Amino acid sequence: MSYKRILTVQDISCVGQCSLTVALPILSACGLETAILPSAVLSTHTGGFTGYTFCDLTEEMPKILAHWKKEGIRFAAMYTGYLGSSHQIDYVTDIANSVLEPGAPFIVDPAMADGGKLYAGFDADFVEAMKKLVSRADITLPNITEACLLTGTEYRETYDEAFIRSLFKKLHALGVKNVVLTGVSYNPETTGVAISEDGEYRYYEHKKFEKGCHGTGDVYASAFTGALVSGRSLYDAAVLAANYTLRCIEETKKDENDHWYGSEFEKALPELIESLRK
Ligand code: PXL
Repeated sequence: MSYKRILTVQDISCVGQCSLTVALPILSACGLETAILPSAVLSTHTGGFTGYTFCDLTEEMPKILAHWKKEGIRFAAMYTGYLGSSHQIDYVTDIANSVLEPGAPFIVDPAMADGGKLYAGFDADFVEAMKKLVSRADITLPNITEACLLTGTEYRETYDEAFIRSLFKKLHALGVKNVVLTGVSYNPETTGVAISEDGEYRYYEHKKFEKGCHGTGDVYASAFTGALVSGRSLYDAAVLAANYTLRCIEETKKDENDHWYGSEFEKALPELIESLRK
């Protein structure tokens, strides 16, 4: 397989095992040259820490894009995660329209909410801006909370396949071609990912842990992107990423110290590399 360069746009949470500190090692393990565009710099992530710093890098974005355009820099894929402001989302759309090679996938993880709630600092304007970005994406990877917010659907803890199919229908109506919906659980012992590829529904079910770990959405989206860009089909990439994320959670739960702020994803990286060789 040829050596590919991709771009990922998300924050640097200096401590917290999420966003770029997770995406870079995972994408590198997948054999991809990974260029970054940091959306913001925070001292920690916002989930469970208090008093964190936040430096929004929105105003750097048009300057960085102008330089890349001058240099003729292009990418074989672009993958976005946690973004710093609603205004920034317009710049990110410009970047996707300018730097992707023809046919290169644009993957959007609308990282903004979980457990029925928006992350600290996000509001309705941010959701509206994210809707526009998602409509430009080739593939989006929301969790159920994000899918509900994007489609104006009331969040539910319990649901059936008809509810998930209705979320897909509404997401496709926004203009998204393919959706990988994470954390879809139809019974208490299992969870999984539901996939709508050009409107065709598939479901991959696996073991559920009572409590997940922070940052596993980023682990999942990074492993998915790495596998997809390395040549896996959308469904195979969704399954491979689910299996890897599960192993990361398993490793974290083994730790006797309560590793509460992230997942010990590093421990399962050799298995990720191995699964990509198969
Ligand atoms: O894992 C998603 C994420 C990324 N970046 C920051 C966050 C969060 C979730 O809380 O706070 C800064």
